[in-house]
Amino acid sequence: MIRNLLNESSHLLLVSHVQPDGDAIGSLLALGLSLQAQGKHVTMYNEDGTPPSFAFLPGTERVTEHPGELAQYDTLIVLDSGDTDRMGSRAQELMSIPCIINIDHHPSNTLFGSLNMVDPEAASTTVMVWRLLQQMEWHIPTEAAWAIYTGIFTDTGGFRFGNTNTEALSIAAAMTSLGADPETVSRHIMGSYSFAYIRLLQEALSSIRLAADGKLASMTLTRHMLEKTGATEGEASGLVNYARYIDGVKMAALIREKDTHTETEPSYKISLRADGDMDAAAIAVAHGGGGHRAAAGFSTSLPPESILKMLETCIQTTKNDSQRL
Ligand SMILES: [Mn+2]
Repeated sequence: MIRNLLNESSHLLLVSHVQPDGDAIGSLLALGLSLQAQGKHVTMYNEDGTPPSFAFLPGTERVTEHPGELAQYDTLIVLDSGDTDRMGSRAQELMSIPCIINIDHHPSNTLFGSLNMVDPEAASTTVMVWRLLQQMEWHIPTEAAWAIYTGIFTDTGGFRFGNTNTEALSIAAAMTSLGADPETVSRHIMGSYSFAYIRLLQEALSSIRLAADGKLASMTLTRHMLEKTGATEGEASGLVNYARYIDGVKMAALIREKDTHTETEPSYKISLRADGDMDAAAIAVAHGGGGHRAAAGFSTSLPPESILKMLETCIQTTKNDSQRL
């Protein structure tokens, strides 16, 4: 099915989610460059473009923030996006492209494609792209190997999170033999921060509060902190991990105040990180968001105190459940 679709398509638009992470940029490049190597007419589109920390990846100069005339495309491939709104402001128009292939690993994926390749067991979307390239029996260009490796590296938190499995590690190893360099990737992604980011981190760390007997850590990010430090929204996205690093914390929440000048209601974006028994995706989905078991998010107009109360209750309920076992 997918073989035929890809073989028959000639003009493809590839898109990944807004505020892209390494897997969003990685899957876009990995599949886009491989399709180009097969002689296809490919546009690699991301509404927010390539964040500076991923600009070292070969091929990012071909990622565009503008898809051009949509009527030229016969196929849309949506990557690393649990729902259509993740494509950004032009999502609805994009859905008018005749054939839509949905490639993703979010358990909350809404299966919006004409063809859905969704596997929550995959460590990253680039793992799924790698599987697809194997299935197509296509050669993997060196530039694509860098991108596949980077998607695995970022989505597994540098091979540390619970999704770090045999498949992810073997593919990462195979990508290094194709030319991806682990040291270069980690240096650009984990060892290269702007001073503005470090100042924002300082502010965010001071905002950490513990609740629920030390099982819940919350971090607050105000508009004022962003303006004061000059850090960008993109730089703020991984901050919540620091709250999760605290000993004994089962759930970490970053409460980010939205920009009321450019964003409409709801007024807060909540990023969750869960450990062990907790399911961040279940909480996020119940509030209209999505994500993975260990990392998820949603937007809300509820005041921060109510959000924290709700999270405390979730932690309490989970504890009671495990006591019953
Ligand atoms: Mn991903």
